[in-house]
Amino acid sequence: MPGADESLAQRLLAGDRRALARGITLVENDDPDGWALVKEVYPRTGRAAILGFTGPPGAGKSTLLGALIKLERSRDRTVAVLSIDPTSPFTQGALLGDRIRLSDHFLDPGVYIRSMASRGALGGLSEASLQAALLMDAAGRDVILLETVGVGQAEVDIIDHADTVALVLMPGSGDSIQALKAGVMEIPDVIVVNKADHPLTDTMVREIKNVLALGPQVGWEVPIVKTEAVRGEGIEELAEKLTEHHAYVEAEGTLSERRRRNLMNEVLALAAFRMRRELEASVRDDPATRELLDRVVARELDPASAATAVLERRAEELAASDRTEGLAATERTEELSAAERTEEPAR
Ligand SMILES: Nc1nc2c(ncn2[C@@H]2O[C@H](COP(=O)(O)OP(=O)(O)O)[C@@H](O)[C@H]2O)c(=O)[nH]1
Ligand SMILES: [Mg+2]
Repeated sequence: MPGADESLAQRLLAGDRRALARGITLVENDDPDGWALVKEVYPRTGRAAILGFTGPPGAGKSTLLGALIKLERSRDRTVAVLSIDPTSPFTQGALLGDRIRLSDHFLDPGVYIRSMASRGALGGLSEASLQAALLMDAAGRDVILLETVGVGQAEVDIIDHADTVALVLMPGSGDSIQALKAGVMEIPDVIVVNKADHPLTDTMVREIKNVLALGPQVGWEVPIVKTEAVRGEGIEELAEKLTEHHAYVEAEGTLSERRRRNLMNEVLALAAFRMRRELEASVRDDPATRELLDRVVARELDPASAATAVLERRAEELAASDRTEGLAATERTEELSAAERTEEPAR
């Protein structure tokens, strides 16, 4: 296995698109080889500009990405797209509703498009997509474009891994304006009003300006860019604003801060996921824990006290298994750190 993985990693680092595709499939399938691959190439990540696009379905994110790909390619930059939109037309192979232009992109080795819709065990879609984005980064793509649907979820969102976040709206996206106003949705770095051919475009822009005026206007001033993605209108201005923002966070030193915060969230999300899996197993396998639950059902014990008891039992179990190992403990620690270097996350 190490031999095969090594060559996959090497091919990926050399920018081989098929190796990238294979790697992402491994990660998507929660295959230990995928995690080993990410681990191996991780030191070579952090070079790509990661741009996230979020917004309601139908706003034109995919179309916009198609137009941006074209622009980036005309500037000789390599692109990877990760679309985390279950309804994405990328899967249907109908980007831009223009199959010819799409197949151009597919034949262009400088473009790699991948969509992710659902996945199995590990942590959830956002974790798998981050690993995929890391592989794209390691494969030397200059720009990684992320597409996700929707408004900020509580859990780690893949959009959190973008250096620059653009919110894509279209005239009439009243819900999104409300979400921004109510603080449900984080203020993005750039706001795009797509479908600028729509008569209500300027009304929409005004409404957004009003919402932005409510917030603290310090530092970066969120630009509102009007685009008509189907015709490629406003794309250059959008690219310019995205670049400006990237330069701004880089100059302010906030880029590394942002990345640090995002990676921290990722580490916590993975650790929390594993811990939850362990706890679930202990609830399933430990009669005493099941009894605790019975007492909650019988209204003898409240849920919070039961949670405390579950955690205490888990801590006791861990301490007991350490004691059993007794004098071997030191060796075990050494083994653990050795294992840590080669560990593949369990399913
Ligand atoms: N009129 C108009 N339609 C657009 C524009 N951009 C995208 N669309 C259309 O809006 C629909 C949804 O676009 P899509 O890119 O799939 O949106 P997504 O769900 O945000 O990815 C498609 O039928 C597009 O052709 C635009 O600028 N003007
Ligand atoms: Mg889409």
